[in-house]
Amino acid sequence: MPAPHGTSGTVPAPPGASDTVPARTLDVGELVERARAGETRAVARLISMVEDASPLLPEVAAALAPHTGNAQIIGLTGSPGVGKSTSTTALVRAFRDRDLRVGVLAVDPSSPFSGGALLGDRVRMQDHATDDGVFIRSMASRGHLGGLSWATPQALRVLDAAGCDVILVETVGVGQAEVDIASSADTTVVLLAPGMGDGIQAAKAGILEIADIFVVNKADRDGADTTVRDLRYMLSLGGPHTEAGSWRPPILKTVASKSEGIEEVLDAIATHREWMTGKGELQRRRTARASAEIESIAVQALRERMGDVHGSVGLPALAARVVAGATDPYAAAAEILESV
Ligand SMILES: Nc1nc2c(ncn2[C@@H]2O[C@H](COP(=O)(O)OP(=O)(O)OP(=O)(O)O)[C@@H](O)[C@H]2O)c(=O)[nH]1
Ligand SMILES: [Mg+2]
Repeated sequence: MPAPHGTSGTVPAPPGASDTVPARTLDVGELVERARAGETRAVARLISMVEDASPLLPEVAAALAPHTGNAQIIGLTGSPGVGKSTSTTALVRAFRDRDLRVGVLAVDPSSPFSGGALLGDRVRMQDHATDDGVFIRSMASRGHLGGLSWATPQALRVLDAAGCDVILVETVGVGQAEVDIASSADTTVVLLAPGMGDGIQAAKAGILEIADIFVVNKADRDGADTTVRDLRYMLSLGGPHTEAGSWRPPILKTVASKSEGIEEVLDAIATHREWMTGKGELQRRRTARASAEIESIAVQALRERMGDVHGSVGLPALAARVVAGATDPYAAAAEILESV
């Protein structure tokens, strides 16, 4: 999971980074201030910078940092068509009824198109479009090297700093990339629907392990109870949830299209949050996430410097000495590391 940028402004832009941003004409501090004041366009601009892997990201991150840590992050994931967007819309409504500011980040790790695949979702969420207590944004990978798992936490910090109380992250699919993105949430909700066979798919992708709450949506369809039973059985087979003192993910049923069962989902989210806070788990999760992020940025920076070494110190010469038996690969690697 390489990060797209280094640790300082002097690191060259990564491959695939946008060079359309006029680097020094943009006042990052001012942009962040405008985002904090709730200016939608500034928020959108900052998220675009994340999506485009702007070389200004280290500066953006520094300006955002003091204003983050307040938002509750809720991940929603599940197979295509299971009802994630419909559920998100219903959840947004429920949070708005409680006067909370809500951010929605729809992430499609498989789409190289700029939000194109999610356009339908945007249209469907239009009932929130005129509400300035809601910020909705979709993000696509645009062919980045590291995919979107690195970009998601950065985009979340933008929404967090912009004053969102709750951020919903909707991820399409049940693959490894989705698992990575879903684990950038405080609470992860995994959606299933009757008769889609996604229980097995979910088990394969390790999505059962990351679920804090299961929701069987489309409970108005035949087979919802069978899906609940199958899921309960699968969970009984083992995994982190069966260990003593661990959180047991509840299995809820909803009809998202009619907002049925949504209050229960909100209650379960609140209960999970209380449990996490009581156990120190929220802090532990956030720290683990930050560690992974720091590591990926550091490794990427190191890799870039190794790239410099590659050109300047003469890797071919070292390689030739290894081939000739004059030195060995370990000693050669140590020589390179010393100069980094
Ligand atoms: N019968 C029934 N249909 C539903 C329910 N919830 C959503 N749908 C329908 O299922 C379809 C897919 O819903 P979406 O919310 O777009 O699903 P999604 O998971 O966001 O889909 P992708 O973003 O494409 O992965 C739509 O036609 C919804 O109207 C439900 O509870 N019952
Ligand atoms: Mg959707």
